[in-house]
Amino acid sequence: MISDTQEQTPVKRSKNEDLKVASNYLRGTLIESLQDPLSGAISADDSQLSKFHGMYLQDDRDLRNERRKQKLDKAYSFMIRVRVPGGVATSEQWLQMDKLADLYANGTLKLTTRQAFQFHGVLKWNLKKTIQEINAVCMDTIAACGDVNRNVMSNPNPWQSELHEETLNLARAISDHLTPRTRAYHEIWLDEERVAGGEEEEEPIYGKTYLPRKFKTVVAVPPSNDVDIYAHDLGFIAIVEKGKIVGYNVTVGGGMGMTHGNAATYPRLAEVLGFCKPEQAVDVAEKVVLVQRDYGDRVERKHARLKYTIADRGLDWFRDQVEQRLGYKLGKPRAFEFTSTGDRYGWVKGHDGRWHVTLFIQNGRVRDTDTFKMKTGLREIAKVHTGDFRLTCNQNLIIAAITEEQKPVIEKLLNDYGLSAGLESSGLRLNSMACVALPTCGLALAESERSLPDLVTEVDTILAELGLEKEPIVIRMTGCPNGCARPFLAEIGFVGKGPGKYNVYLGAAHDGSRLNKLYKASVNIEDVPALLKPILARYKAERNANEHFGDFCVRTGVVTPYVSGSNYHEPELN
Ligand code: SRM
Ligand code: SF4
Repeated sequence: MISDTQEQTPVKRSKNEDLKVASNYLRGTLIESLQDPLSGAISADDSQLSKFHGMYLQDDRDLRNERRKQKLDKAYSFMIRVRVPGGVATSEQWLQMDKLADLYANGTLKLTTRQAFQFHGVLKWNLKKTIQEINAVCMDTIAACGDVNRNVMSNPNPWQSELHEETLNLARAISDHLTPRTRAYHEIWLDEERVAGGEEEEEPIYGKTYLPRKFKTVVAVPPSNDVDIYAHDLGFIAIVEKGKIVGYNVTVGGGMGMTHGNAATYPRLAEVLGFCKPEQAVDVAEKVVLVQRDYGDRVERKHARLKYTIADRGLDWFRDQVEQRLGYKLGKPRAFEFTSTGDRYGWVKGHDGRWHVTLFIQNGRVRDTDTFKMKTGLREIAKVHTGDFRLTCNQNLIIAAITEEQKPVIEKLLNDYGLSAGLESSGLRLNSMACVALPTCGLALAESERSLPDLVTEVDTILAELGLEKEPIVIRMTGCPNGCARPFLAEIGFVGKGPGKYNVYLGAAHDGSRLNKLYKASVNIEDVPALLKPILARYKAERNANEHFGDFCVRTGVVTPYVSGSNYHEPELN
């Protein structure tokens, strides 16, 4: 289905479109909802709008049944997402996140798959205080969620440290340029006075209806595809010649989310649109957004991402629209090569003599347990660290820009608190990612963050027997097919179908350039090791030199390679 432009479809638009128009630039009745003392929730409409302000109404799903039996309301609380363009935070900001997690949230911090911080379990009464304290350290939550351009990711790149500043600056510039201009956030959360004529304010890029759906932008620096560029609406691939960035290949139209059993929805890989010079990149980002604003589907939200606009109308049509708005042509794409999607762990010395260490944070959850004081350890590091903290695109963390003098101090803290131990994990675990899922995610059909670590332990036993324990196999799990841990780009992917049941996908490319395919549907989690064991044994026996597991699965016909679009859905195999 091809939607008409924004102006031509006033009648059939989805409910969210009317809501955006009526919201007066995202104000809605949020102030009233927050002041209502009778409920820990907010109204359904305000809950849609609150996403643009960076928060989601949730309830503790572990408690749902019990509370229902006791005729109690759901245990409501909020998830808050803090935008961190390029993933770079200062020690002061880290310390503030650490403090707020204890003060207002559930005592943990979540490092997300898109270089952001998340708090879970914030009560309505504490929302405003939390947002104000986030802003006190020059961070915010505007547009962390909602139908707008979200947190812009870029490669945290300690390995080519001389390029980091430039790509970080680009991520920040795109992020700033595409941040909504409404003052609603400042009025509601920061008590800013409403300026006279506020009704007349404008969103020069978005207009009153913002975008048809969420929009995600990333900046990649080959050979690392750590940002998973093919999973995003818009991407910039740095083209480096003689150690300098000479421009960017622009990618468009990627996305992961789909719905089980609905062939009109599917994950899609982004395609290369053309090449632009560094000084053109922000302009190109804006024009891509404008085309999606005008032509994205505003009738059917499940069909509203840029990937469907491009799949329906074609890449040439899209390029033409972008170029018309730019007033110049994009260049021919330049050659580039990605080799991997994951993070490179451990220590590396940067071009300026400062050190960076990439740590493994399982599923991005920063917490203390009785035996592992991870959160305390990172807090102690933040107290003395003069460089920065970099959130990776794979839920991990880099302590970056450590001076030569401070290196032994940081090293000692890492050892004292057991933070280096994770680096000794298996290749599978170091390449694992799970989305949040239960108990906070309202869309989860199955466990993810709480299940993947144990499953990895079981598969590791098989890999160790085969002598493959160091093999960097990318394994990812999500509790539903929305794809928050990008499972369709994993060499082994699990997607929740129902409690304890997962669709198992195999065969994505290690560099993130090929989607996987469904291998077996609705597998009980306890049957997974037995399902994988013979395939892993064949991999050990028959693999070519340096062949990655995903490539092996495709070459030997374990799965047929994915071709395109809606053929992602096959009749389920069992
Ligand atoms: Fe996501 C919705 C968590 C990255 C695709 N995602 C959600 C919500 C907000 C559930 C909801 O709508 O009620 C989840 C909150 C769970 C919780 O309790 O925290 C949620 N998504 C996450 C995070 C925290 C997963 C993680 O464990 O790290 C990631 C936060 C990223 C960030 O900092 O901004 C996260 N989500 C992603 C990604 C990965 C990416 O972008 O690289 C995807 C797939 C890429 C894509 O967008 O296509 C993703 N999330 C979705 C979708 C499906 C969108 C679609 O086009 O169909 C939904 C549902 C929706 O939008 O309706 C969703
Ligand atoms: Fe929730 Fe599904 Fe995203 Fe997991 S993939 S966090 S279950 S929406």
